[in-house]
Amino acid sequence: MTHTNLLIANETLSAWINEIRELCQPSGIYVCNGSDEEYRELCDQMVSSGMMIRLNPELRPNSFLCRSDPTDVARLEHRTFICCEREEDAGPTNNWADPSKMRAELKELFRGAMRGRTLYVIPFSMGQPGSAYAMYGVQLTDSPYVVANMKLMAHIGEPVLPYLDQAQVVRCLHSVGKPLQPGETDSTWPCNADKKYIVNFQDDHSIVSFGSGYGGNALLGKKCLALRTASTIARTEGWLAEHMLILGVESPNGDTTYVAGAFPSACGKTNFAMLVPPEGFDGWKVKTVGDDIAWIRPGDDGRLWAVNPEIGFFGVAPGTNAKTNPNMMAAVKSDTIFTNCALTADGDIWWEGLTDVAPNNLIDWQGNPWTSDSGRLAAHPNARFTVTAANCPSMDPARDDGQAVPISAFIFGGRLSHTFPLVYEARNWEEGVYWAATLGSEATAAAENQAAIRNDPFAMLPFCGYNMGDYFTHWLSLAGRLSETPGIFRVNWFRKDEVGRFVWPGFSQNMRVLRWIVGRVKNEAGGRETPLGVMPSYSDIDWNGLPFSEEKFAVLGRIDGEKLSRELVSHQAYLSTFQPRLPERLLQIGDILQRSAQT
Ligand code: GTP
Ligand code: SPV
Ligand code: MN
Repeated sequence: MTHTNLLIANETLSAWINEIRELCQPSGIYVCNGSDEEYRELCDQMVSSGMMIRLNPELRPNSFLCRSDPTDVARLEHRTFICCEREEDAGPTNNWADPSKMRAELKELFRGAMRGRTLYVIPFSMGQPGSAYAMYGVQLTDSPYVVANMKLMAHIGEPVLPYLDQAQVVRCLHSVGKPLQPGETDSTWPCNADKKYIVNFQDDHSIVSFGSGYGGNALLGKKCLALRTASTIARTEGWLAEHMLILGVESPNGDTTYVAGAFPSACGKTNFAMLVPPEGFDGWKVKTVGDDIAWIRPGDDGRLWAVNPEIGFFGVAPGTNAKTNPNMMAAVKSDTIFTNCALTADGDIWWEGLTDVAPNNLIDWQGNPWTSDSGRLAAHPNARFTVTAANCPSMDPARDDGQAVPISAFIFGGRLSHTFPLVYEARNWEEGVYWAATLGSEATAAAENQAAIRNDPFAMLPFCGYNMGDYFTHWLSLAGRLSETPGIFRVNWFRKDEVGRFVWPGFSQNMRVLRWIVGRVKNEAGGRETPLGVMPSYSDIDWNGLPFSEEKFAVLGRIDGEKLSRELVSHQAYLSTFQPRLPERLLQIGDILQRSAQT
């Protein structure tokens, strides 16, 4: 690969890059220009070094498989730290660390950490460069895998350079933490087995990540910048940075209603964002704006306007197939990086749920021969694909030039087998904030070491950059700045019957719920009052094309008063853990709901 002569004009940035270069002692430095040619050369290099396997070009053109180290497969929340002066400004849900101590410790870890490797300089922009929404960063990394993934998911290189003179450029430093001794052969997924750190410094907004090469730990524009840093800045500037999908619902008469949805990691955002309406919904269309992150600002018109700061997807592979997510299957036909998927004998990928029956003779995600009676999974449950949004047929044209879309509803949902109904609408903004603050979900593979059921307020538990009590206050206060607040809905696709089967078919059938939600915000759909809020009656849902009995629908809507009452008691206990920063109003709402549950 030829070294570019691009110089970063910003003197503070070049001084920082030089300082890091001296500290980390890489064998070379390369400034990424972000071109397609550069991407190709980088992938070729990774194929030669064994870090990437080129898939069969006839089956999966220009696509690659990477296998991570088995200890480096997901976000590491217990190694993720927010560093600010006062612990109470980060807590109680984040891990706080003292900034000066953390800086000192990281400095020692980074000393010589890039020996034998190239230091890549990635100028990047989250959001359309030059737009009012954009945030700029420079990531320094010794991982070519990170560069390739950033290329697919963010604006990087030359198009970003003109903006780096702006006051705010977020400095992001990353190393896999595995220096090479002279003559040492590299492993195919270098990482540091003992020490891993993912750190946001909230004083200067810099980000440092050490020891892991995977997803949100290493692609620092994503969770670290676009959520942890951005949410912190958003609070002071009066906007929101959320772990949300954005989609538009186009009705047969051609008008589009946009909604944003927060579901915890691995709980269905990508699938919902790309939904294909089922049989019986002729003329309806879902247009994807984003699948993971939304930046939302109040506009001059008193409405909320949202953009997706990413330009690609880092999606969960298992469960994705032509039926559940045909748009994503189309997107990953070519030009995709697959990580921790299984490899077929003819050089294609496979994962659980891609087909009903596994092909013969796979190589599993760890590189070992696999057959369906091997008694273990072929793909890791958090296996992912990285693909640019331009590949996805359902993208909304509004997204191409970074235009914001107006949000009419917020949808919150977790993975909950019991208690919570398919859908309900909060009675007002404050109750909606309550239902979002008390969102919970069963554990998923997107992060390590989770409790069986965990509270995940607003699906932001691992991503809020500041005190969660202050975050609740920020959400409550937003209403006062809007001429009309969006509706707030809770959904649950995951309710199970006595034998553990999902009652709701989910995926494309979620369109029926989405249509009801859109109908509600347009004052066109009916519903009935329940202790939780407004729920659809059987006749309020469009059942065209799906035989689904009223009895089954009743199961999805059943609210057991006693269980609900206990649930509400546990919410109050959970909310109280945010004292003294908890807005009292949320406890009052809890009392109001408790009274309505008991009548
Ligand atoms: P992150 O990328 O981790 O933030 O996840 P996500 O919220 O985008 O989740 P995603 O859409 O990738 O879905 C995660 C898993 O849930 C996949 O295995 C899906 O197949 C499954 N899933 C998604 N939607 C549904 C649904 O409606 N019903 C059921 N039963 N499973 C679903
Ligand atoms: C999530 O865990 O919410 C993801 C994947 O979207 S990661 O990029 O690893 O954070
Ligand atoms: Mn996510």
